[in-house]
Amino acid sequence: MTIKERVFSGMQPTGSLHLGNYLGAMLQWIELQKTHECIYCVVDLHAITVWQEPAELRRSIRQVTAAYIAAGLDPEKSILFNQSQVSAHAELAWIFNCVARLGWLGRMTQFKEKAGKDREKASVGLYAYPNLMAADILAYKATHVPVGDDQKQHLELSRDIAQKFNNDYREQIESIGYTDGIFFPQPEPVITGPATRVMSLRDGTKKMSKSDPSDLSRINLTDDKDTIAKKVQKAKTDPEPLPSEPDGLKGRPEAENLVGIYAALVGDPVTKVLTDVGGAQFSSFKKTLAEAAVERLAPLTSEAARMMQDPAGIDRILADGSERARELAAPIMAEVKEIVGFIHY
Ligand code: AQP
Repeated sequence: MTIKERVFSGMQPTGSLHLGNYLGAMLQWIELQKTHECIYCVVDLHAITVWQEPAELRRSIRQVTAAYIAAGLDPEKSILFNQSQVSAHAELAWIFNCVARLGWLGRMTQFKEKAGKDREKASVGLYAYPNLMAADILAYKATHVPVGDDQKQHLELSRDIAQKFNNDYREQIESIGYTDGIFFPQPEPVITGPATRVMSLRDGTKKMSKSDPSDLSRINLTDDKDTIAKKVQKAKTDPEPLPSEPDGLKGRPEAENLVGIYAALVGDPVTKVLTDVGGAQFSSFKKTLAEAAVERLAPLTSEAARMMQDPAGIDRILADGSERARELAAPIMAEVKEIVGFIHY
């Protein structure tokens, strides 16, 4: 049976999106919608694996949706919805909780980082997060998943789950017509954004993240011009001038990060950027970088803010996308239930 190419990806409404989400994942999403059937989700079930204030969560779901559209996702062309409106995600995640092994999840670095020292106090959901992510993708039999570099390990786990499900239920899978025994495809990570790992502006060894307590560590897609300029100006650097070649960035994580961000924003290779700015001091480079960030992000920010004036309009887009997503997932879930041995009508 030939497997149709289908793209799935999502972001957590755990705050407003930042430059890392944009350069690492969203730009690829926009590119892929030109050539593929795409499903883009606001993963609210994932968000509550750590505590979210309900009113704030609702606002973030709309904010993230507005940012998707303002950045260039077309809700007519792609399916755009929030995860909790499509019950297939939670249903399939439960089945995958019973397929995945504890040992597999125990190796996930994101859980270790997010749970910190006090693991006993982390939610069960945070531990099982990768199983839900596998369900997000496989409820649609998606084949391609555009993500930032940090999601590589979770994607590998999704592949292992798909494989184990296919192996465990091979006989039943063949009996319903999948003669090659392949029910779930092996989803491929697409990690090709212009900056697959954007680092914190305060610490070049840490990923830029929504949950970093310091707002100065990231450029949010809701920040105004002055805030962007202030954050870039306060970004950590080292005392050396900028090098003229990429080798000169080795061992200088903050310099490497700022140059990488600039290169991604203007769409030039790092070598070209360094040819142009090599020898300059950070004070002047930061001004150029802030201008590039403002130029790129200002239209997006103002369009998202405009959309936020009409929350009901955003909710209608999510309702429409959810309906289309439910239709795609329903026949797949019916087969899953048949394969597993559930009675279903
Ligand atoms: N710093 C980053 N550089 C490149 N890509 C990134 N992504 C996230 N941070 C960076 C990519 O954005 C997509 C959505 O991520 P997410 O919202 O599901 O959560 P995350 O990966 O855990 O990102 P955050 O910002 O660190 O969120 P919190 O703090 O809530 O956990 C993914 O494709 C991710 O790779």
